[in-house]
Amino acid sequence: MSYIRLFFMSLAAKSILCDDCFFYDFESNFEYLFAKNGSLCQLLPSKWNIGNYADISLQPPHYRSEKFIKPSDTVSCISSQTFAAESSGVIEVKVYMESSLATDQITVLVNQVVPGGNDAVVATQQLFSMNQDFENGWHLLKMPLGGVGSYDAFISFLGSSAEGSIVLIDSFRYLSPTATDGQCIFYEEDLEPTTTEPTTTSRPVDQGCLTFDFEDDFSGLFTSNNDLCTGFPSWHLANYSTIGMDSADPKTDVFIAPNEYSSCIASFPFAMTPNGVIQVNIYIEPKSALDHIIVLAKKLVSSGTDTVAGFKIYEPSVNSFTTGWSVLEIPVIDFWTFNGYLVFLGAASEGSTVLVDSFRYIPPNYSPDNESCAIY
Ligand SMILES: [Ca+2]
Ligand SMILES: [Ca+2]
Repeated sequence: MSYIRLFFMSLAAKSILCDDCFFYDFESNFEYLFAKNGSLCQLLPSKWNIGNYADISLQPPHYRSEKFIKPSDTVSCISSQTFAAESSGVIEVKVYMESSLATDQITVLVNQVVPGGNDAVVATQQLFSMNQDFENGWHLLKMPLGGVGSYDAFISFLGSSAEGSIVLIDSFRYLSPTATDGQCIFYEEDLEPTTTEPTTTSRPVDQGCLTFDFEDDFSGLFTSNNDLCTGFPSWHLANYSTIGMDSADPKTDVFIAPNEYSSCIASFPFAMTPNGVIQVNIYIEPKSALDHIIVLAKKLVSSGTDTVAGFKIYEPSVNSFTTGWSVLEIPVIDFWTFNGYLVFLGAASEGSTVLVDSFRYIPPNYSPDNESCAIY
């Protein structure tokens, strides 16, 4: 791949990042997206947990919604991963409360991450069953965000539910100041079977796949100067011919390989979208149980530590392990499109073969058979 192509890809990445909104429904990846243990929730050990409408006597707000989160009977706290937000954007949270005791409550806090300082609350909303005008049923908690300009934000939910009460959060969405109410609606209806293309999208029509084969530009596009890689040796480039092995494809001569001790390297940044998939073509012929490859998809967080948006560990002890060629598949998990990069960790004991030949990123709802997805 040439620098020219990368240049255009990074331009494309910028426009993709102009998405206006996201919607999160708690139907999947909850543990991943709410793993943040911020200062607020550290003080409150009780967490929210996933619940199923099938287990309670309540109709979900939409047939596509099967799950929600619920607090315990002591004040429970949970915080999300960070997401890009903007002053004057809006958060809307769909909640349900059927109260049997005046202590039932939900508090939503949106926090701005302040680098090197204390996180600042930029929006808050509360639903207390003890309030005089409280009514049982569905509520949409709507809150405009304060702060200035763009920043990294995260959302925290505090709540408690007495035995016999129903207190739950079904879903929430974030709308940027330029988003309209019709975008990122709470649950998309199924498309008509005759419709092949969604009629509205805020994304460029064809963002295509990103492919990388290590044939050129490796030293310029990969770095071991990365938080995670500090203290580790780097991976190195090598040729199939020098190890007497058939290459993955006639068009490729090179791959990267780790050293005997855990090696680390990070890729150039590129835009990733939730439900996109990273596929890494690897080869392992182990001589030791310590041989391994770990691939992490990391999200760039300008205001703090980069977070993990997906990962795969591959070593002889994993169930799916097979000697030889494998494709490691890493689904991207986050609230919305972000700039991220890949980190490769690996080790190859003496006499074993451990290598990464190439990788590609396939955007969501994009066919890997598309021409732009072919690595060779
Ligand atoms: Ca839901
Ligand atoms: Ca290659």
